[in-house]
Amino acid sequence: MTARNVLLSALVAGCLLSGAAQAAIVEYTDRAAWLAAIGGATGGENFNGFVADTSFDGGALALASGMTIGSVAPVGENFIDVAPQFAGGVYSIDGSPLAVLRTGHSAPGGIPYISFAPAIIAFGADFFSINNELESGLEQTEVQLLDGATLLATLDVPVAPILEQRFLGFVATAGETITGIRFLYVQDTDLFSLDNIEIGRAGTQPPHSDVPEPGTLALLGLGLAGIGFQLRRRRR
Ligand SMILES: [Ca+2]
Ligand SMILES: [Ca+2]
Ligand SMILES: [Ca+2]
Repeated sequence: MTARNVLLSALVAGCLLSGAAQAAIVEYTDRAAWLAAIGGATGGENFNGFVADTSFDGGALALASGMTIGSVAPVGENFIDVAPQFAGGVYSIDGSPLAVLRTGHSAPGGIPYISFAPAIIAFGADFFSINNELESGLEQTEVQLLDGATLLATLDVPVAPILEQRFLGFVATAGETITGIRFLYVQDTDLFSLDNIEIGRAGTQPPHSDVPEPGTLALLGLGLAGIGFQLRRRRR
């Protein structure tokens, strides 16, 4: 084997290895960076079309862009909150109508969720007071991403100081789709709000995707084989 052919073989082997890597979710804490990663949102919901408080506690409510917000089993909250706002406006994000969500521990528990039809590849929203009411620093809520009934990933949502607002967003690795997000009780109930949801659907290909698609791999393999063939021909 010539030095060039060894290098080419290493390149091909490296591509195959990365192709076998597990699919992953890339998380963002900055909306501008998240939007840049997906090349712009393809839909969203800001709840500003609601003119009265509307419950989805133990039920489901259709939103814009094929989204549904709901909660498994009632826990006393879980509603779209329009002014005058809940708890004296403590959970307000920008003063406009938003969603208030609460997890609960009694089986089956209050499990707030958002589902997507058709499926999405990216989601971002402003959250207030999620996973941040305990001074003990213990996690309250697990944010799970689902494809049908399959649990794809659990977002890393660090425990934050009390009453903190933050953007949480993610982009699925190429090939993955998300049909639901659910907020699961871990310990102690978690009350939080969210607003300014934006989503991305397939067709807006995430540019950071680090797992080559089978088609790309095949083309790359053909290209490398072609280079190798030309190198051999030149030596004759
Ligand atoms: Ca709003
Ligand atoms: Ca209200
Ligand atoms: Ca909270």
